[in-house]
Amino acid sequence: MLLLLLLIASVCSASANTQTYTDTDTDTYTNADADKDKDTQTSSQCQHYSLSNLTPTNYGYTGALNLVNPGPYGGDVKTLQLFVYFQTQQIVRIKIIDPTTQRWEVPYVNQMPLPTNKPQFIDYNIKFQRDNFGFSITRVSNGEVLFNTSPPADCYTSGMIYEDNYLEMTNRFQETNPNLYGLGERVAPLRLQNNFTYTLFAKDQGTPVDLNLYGSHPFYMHLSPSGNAFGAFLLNSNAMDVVMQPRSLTYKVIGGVFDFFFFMGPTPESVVQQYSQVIGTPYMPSYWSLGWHQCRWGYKSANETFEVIYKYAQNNIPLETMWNDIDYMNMFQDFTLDPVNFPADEMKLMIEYLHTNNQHYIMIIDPGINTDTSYAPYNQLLSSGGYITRPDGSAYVGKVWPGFTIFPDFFNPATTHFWQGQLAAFHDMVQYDGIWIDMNEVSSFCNGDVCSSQLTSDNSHAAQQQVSLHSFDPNNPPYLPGNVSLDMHTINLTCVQYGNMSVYNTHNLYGYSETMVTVAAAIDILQTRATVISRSTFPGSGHHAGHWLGDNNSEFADMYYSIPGILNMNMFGIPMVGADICGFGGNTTAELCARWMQLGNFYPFSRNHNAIGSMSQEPYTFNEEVTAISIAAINGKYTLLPFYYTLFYQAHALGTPVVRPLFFEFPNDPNTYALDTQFLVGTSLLVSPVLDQGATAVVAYFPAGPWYDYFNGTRVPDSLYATLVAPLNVINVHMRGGSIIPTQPTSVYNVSGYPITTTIARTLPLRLLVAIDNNNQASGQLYVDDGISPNTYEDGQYTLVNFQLNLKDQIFALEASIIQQGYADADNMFMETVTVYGAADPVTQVMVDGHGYTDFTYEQSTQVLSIINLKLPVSGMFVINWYSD
Ligand SMILES: *[C@@H]1O[C@H](CO)[C@@H](O)[C@H](O)[C@H]1NC(C)=O
Ligand SMILES: *[C@@H]1O[C@H](CO)[C@@H](O)[C@H](O)[C@H]1NC(C)=O
Ligand SMILES: *[C@@H]1O[C@H](CO)[C@@H](O)[C@H](O)[C@H]1NC(C)=O
Ligand SMILES: *[C@@H]1O[C@H](CO)[C@@H](O)[C@H](O)[C@H]1NC(C)=O
Ligand SMILES: *[C@@H]1O[C@H](CO)[C@@H](O)[C@H](O)[C@H]1NC(C)=O
Ligand SMILES: *[C@@H]1O[C@H](CO)[C@@H](O)[C@H](O)[C@H]1NC(C)=O
Ligand SMILES: *[C@@H]1O[C@H](CO)[C@@H](O)[C@H](O)[C@H]1NC(C)=O
Ligand SMILES: *[C@H]1O[C@H](CO)[C@@H](O)[C@H](O)[C@H]1NC(C)=O
Repeated sequence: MLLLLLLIASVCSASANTQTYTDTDTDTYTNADADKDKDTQTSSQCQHYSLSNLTPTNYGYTGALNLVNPGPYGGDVKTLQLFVYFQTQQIVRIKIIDPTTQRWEVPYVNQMPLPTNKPQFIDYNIKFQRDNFGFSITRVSNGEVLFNTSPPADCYTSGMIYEDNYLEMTNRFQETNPNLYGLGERVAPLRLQNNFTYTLFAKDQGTPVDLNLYGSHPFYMHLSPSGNAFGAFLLNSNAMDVVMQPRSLTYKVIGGVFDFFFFMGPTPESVVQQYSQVIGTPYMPSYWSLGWHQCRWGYKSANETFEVIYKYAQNNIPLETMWNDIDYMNMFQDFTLDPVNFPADEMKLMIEYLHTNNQHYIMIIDPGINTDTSYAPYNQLLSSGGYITRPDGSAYVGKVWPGFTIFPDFFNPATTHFWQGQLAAFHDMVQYDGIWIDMNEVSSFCNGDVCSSQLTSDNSHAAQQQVSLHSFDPNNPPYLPGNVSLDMHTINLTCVQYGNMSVYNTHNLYGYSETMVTVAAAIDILQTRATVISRSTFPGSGHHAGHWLGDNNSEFADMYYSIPGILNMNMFGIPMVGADICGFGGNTTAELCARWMQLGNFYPFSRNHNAIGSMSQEPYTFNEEVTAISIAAINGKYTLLPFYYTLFYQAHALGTPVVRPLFFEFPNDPNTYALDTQFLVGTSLLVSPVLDQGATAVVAYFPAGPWYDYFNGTRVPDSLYATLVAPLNVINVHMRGGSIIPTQPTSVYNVSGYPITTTIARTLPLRLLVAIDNNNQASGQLYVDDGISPNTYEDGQYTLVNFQLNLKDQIFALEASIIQQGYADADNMFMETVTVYGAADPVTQVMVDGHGYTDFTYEQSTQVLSIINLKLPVSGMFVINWYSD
């Protein structure tokens, strides 16, 4: 009877509170509406495809889409094939391809094999609108519509468009101004604007607010009014705009295919975990890479670099890793040393000195290979054939720091060999411990082929107006995301990569491909985990390497923006991330640097980095106060390393973020939805930094608690905003009731009087911090392994301990249970102190493994219990009881 049918894909569900879908259910677009407006709609502009032959398969559905009305730019695909894959209970993939002509699809990223069968239970319903094609995804448990591409009768939103160089799909929301997050990379507040166009296209530009930056992450999270989270990932590497309107979101993509993965959550954390199942969970970083890093552009010599290392020691400031920027190179050529200022023998001495003191060295490598014919790597890359070419097969020449360059094509196996060989040979000369890969958007100082010293801001926009369908210009396609020629600051998009792949399609994957090849080479050369930090990223980059947020300024505003920046990257599966501490461009101040040292030591990746020409900003350059604040901040990070490392294990094993926004843990508390001046480390620590110049207090929000001062256990009121005292030497951090975190309290010196490194820090006695919740419970974990060998988790060479606190018959019981015991050295790690926050009733008796224990203090005024002088091996079970008699 109805020409316009809503087809119901599935009715099964696992959850108890399910609402089984029946065909009497209606949606915002109802059968009745659709039927009534059938005629107008069929002829309407918003209809582009109709669905036929929808057929159930073992894994989901398949169907055919037939063109009805063409879209705006020509080349409409007449017949498309629709695939619906029920991947898991929470993940559904919807892919639409041209069955007759192979279009570009993203290689490597997708880690999820196609299903062969439907899962037994699914948390989603998929419905299709047959005429005026669209689909919608509904959450089974509460019926909320999560993603709805079916145009309504009034054509408020349009149907899908599928052309040679333009794809469009609009998702209509049920509510106005939904809470949306993601769509990076950019400098912007955490919560996305609902009236804005977000461009996704990797670009080297100095981090202007709201514009596209170094990486492309077509993933967003939607927190619906019910407090449930949903995620959508468009696996597509082409340039795109995502047009946000108060009730809709439109993808405008210039190539590839529609290949969506939808994540049902329902918690924000579970959405990120499900996303990581597709793109790969984060890599396990080396333990040392969580230590303190110092870098700058403008260390003029090995001696000057050495002097920084020396001054760190002199000022008793821990330094884990010394870095050099492009200054070390000979004429900015990769794999070379400036023979005058960075001679090999001095570099060798410096790095040996670092290694003797358990410190590390990392330097930058850029992708562009200088076309100097006397430069061996150029000749080697040329003869390997592994470079990016023009359409005619000749090497494409751009311009970067060393002058004219060709660009390795990291998709070419010949390049893998070339790159590995260069890195290995360079390692023979410079014994680096990690690699920093920059400029890989890929950046070129020419706009396409137009090389001049003066970059014009929009060189070929005018040309775009004249482009006809017959003279397709990949640099200025008919729909131009970001409204700026795509070859701006990069290579000509007509270029070609291995297997005849067009840079038009692969541009956003350059950094990702370089990352994969560099990480594989580093593991091979160093025979350890790789420590690689990349500027350009794509979904899946975090499976291999870390990231820093790029060039920004020494401004308080930039320090604030670093928080949404690191939170976004944690949502994108790249938890090893930080911003340039104290700011990159411009001159910092003692106050800003002190505040940034405090905040930055809560980033997962903590590095002070500075631009050439700016005033020095190593933590010892200001005054004694800033030095002392910096020492305290770095020691604070080192004290928390067992906790951070355990969070990284959880990220690696389970796909969870390391730092996260407050709404992740409090999705039903609207006060958290736009909160990005505070953040959580794991689920347990709330960091509330000062972000304003001159401020000595900070207004912080405390969601449902209890919350305790991390440093002294004082309980703060929850569910309200509080003004916290924050003189320059204080960063406010609070611990959430219900959590147990392992720490290794660290003081400045190691035994030999040299400032501490992570190598020493990880041998210190452990202290367990326990914060009791309103149900008298708490829980936490500790993961330990050797911190450096590849695949310790995969090989079971780790020890994992669960801690659980319960109250039974007025007696508290803190139990340690061993989940995995595969790291022999855990026998030599001891729990020495247990500190309990929120011990409301006076404690008079403590028992350790059933025996009375007297080494404890209980402070009634602060409700803090400290049990000291314990010697409980990390590899053993234990039970600690306490009570009042
Ligand atoms: C979007 O909305 C915000 C808040 O209402 C407003 O400040 C901003 O100017 C708007 N932006 C655009 C591009 O309309
Ligand atoms: C570095 O310092 C050493 C020792 O002071 C000196 O011999 C050497 O010439 C210096 N090198 C440079 C490049 O300044
Ligand atoms: C890009 O390369 C093509 C040839 O492949 C050329 O026609 C075009 O002019 C180049 N674009 C620019 C902006 O130089
Ligand atoms: C695109 O940029 C041009 C100028 O470069 C401007 O005239 C035009 O309005 C812009 N279009 C949009 C949609 O922003
Ligand atoms: C490479 O791809 C282009 C289209 O991008 C096509 O015109 C050309 O024929 C292909 N060349 C080869 C050798 O397959
Ligand atoms: C920053 O400081 C340097 C010296 O340390 C000075 O040369 C430069 O002019 C300063 N820049 C600004 C913008 O004040
Ligand atoms: C704990 O620290 C907070 C913040 O610095 C302070 O307000 C409070 O008085 C301290 N409590 C105790 C008991 O020292
Ligand atoms: C860095 O971000 C700030 C906003 O915090 C922006 O105003 C500034 O332009 C950016 N810096 C650069 C060098 O573009």
